[in-house]
Amino acid sequence: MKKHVVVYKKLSAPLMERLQAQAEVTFIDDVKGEGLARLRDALPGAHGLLGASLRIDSSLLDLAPALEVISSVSVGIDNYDVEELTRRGIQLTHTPDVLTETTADTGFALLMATARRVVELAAMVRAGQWQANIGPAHFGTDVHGKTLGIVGMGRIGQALAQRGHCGFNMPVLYHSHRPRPEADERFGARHCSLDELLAGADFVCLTLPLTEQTRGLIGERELGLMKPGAILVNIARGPVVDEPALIAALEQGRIRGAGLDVFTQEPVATDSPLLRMANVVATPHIGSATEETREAMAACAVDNLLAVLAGQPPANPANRLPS
Ligand code: 8YV
Repeated sequence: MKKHVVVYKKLSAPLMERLQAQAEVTFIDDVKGEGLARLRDALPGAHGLLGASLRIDSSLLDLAPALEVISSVSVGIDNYDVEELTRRGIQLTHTPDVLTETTADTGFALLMATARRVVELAAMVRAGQWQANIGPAHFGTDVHGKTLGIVGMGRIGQALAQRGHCGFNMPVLYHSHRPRPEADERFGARHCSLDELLAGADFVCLTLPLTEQTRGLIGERELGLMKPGAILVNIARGPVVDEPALIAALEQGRIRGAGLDVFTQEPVATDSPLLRMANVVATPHIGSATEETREAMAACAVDNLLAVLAGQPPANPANRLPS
């Protein structure tokens, strides 16, 4: 008897066929909209869920008494009440590693684009306003040789450190819950306090997960410790930053700029002051969003899901069920 799986993130045809060969699949699109009602209707018979970007809490879990596994197409697991899933004996899996390099590429792209004012100046050219040689009013700031500060030195943070140190000769400071000797050695990195990092870095890059401990970590006090010419890059989660405090710091020129791929509310409100500032580069949560990486993530999520439904340990567990 095939298990029943509810998929709420579009899969490529080969992956959907692979899943359908081993499970009864219900695909539901647009769970942020009218699809949520259809998802709720499908939960009572579901043994597995596969998707991303949907908050799954007890109100949904109560509708799914047969649920065995949630396979998230993401490395971040802040959309899930992990303790509640564990209490209910539901395995959560995620997709680390396959997205590390792509997400670090996104972080460095945002760092470069913000430092060199690429988006602002490209828009000037497109608008036909390039009328003379570029002068001081349009200068950016150098990246090579500047100090790279990384908050959260996991896989993505270390990949970012590699780009900065090996590619741009940047000294690397990092703040993490523990020192990473391998990063110290490979990237000439130095573990330090958050305050020391904020005061010393020219680029402050956030790569840490969103937890109750990291929510609001970068607030008015922390932004006030940053150098006036420093740039904040956020490829972690929007709520790690106190967004009103960031807006104030940017409006008052207390930091040079910000490269933001994540926001407290996503999609970001169209009337957000962040979208009116030339020194802010805002992208729509594209951290892992390449054809190759999103397909690799979805394949990893399908593998994780099928392993658990077959009674096997998944390659990427995100919680540990009592044995
Ligand atoms: C996307 C991410 O949210 O993996 C994560 O945690 O933030 C991004 O990769 C996710 O991939 C959505 O499918």
